[in-house]
Amino acid sequence: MKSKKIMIAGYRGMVGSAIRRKFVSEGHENLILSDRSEVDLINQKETEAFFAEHKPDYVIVAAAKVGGILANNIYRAEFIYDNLMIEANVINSAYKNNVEKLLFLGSSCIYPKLSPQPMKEEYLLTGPLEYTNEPYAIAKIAGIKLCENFYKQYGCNYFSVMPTNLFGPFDNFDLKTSHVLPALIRKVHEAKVNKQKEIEVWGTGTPKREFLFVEDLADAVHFLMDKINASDLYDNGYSHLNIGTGEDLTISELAEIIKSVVGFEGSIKYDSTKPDGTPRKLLDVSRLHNLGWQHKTALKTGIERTYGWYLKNRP
Ligand code: GFB
Repeated sequence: MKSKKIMIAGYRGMVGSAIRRKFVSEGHENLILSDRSEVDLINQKETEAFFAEHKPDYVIVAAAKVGGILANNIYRAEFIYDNLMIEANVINSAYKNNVEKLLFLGSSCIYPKLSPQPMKEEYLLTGPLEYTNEPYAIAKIAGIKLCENFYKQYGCNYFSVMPTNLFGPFDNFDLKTSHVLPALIRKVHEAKVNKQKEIEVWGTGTPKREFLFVEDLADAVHFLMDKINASDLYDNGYSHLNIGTGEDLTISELAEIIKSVVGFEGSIKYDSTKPDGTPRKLLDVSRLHNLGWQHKTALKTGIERTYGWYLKNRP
């Protein structure tokens, strides 16, 4: 894989930047990095011109419009349109320019809202989706199906991975648009600094989530780009591969861990006017484990490292 020209689409985001650091640390020098200032992947002409000019051998699709439960629910049109356009443009441009291998990153919200737990790859499209993130999930399901059907019709070596909820350095800490983990780091930190007695947590605190440190995700992406091919998935009857830890906890339990990392002893007030979203979202990661990959970073360690990053880099 070292000799390959590898394009990381979306390399300035939390996920893309972790993937870039991982590939650089493994000695990859031939990286093609794209973000919005180099190429607007929502624009078909620009995307095609970028591929024709740079001719990548391998492509990792980490470019996406992402956000937490509220952002998904408010910017519904943008979440479906931007993501559909990015995927369709990148995957079709990869095909036209003979890209040898492509990995598409999705999300665990592709599974039905009330899916049996833990969620196996084959549970995709077996029930209705969670309303708050349906537009994003539909776009990500389309990405899975693009890869799968470009393989089935043209033999393209393109496949998808579905990470669980991710967190880490370069996460979004904006309280309206972020995911829960960075939001709670910020809320708890600010409460400590301002000597507040309590923090506000959205919803009921009872939904369960699984969290993977983004540097572990980058390690998995490096491992899979090297070790697996589209045929390993599709010829065995599944359309994508889950990436997670196989462990989950409630939002209340997460808030307690963050309080102990930050050193805040105040109480929690639950805001039930905000949505809970899916009651539980735990991935079955046995296929990934069978391939020989497991996560390394314990949740608390990942939170400590993310809090350390936040302290140095917050605006
Ligand atoms: O992380 P989060 O926004 O996304 O919310 P989802 C997870 C849970 O944490 C929900 C609660 O039950 C929230 O109500 N929560 C509590 C908070 N306090 C907060 C807070 O201050 N901020 C936020 N954001 N949540 C997203 C999907 O779902 O997960 C996306 O909308 C994507 O499509 C992503 O799949 C990974 O896990 O509910």
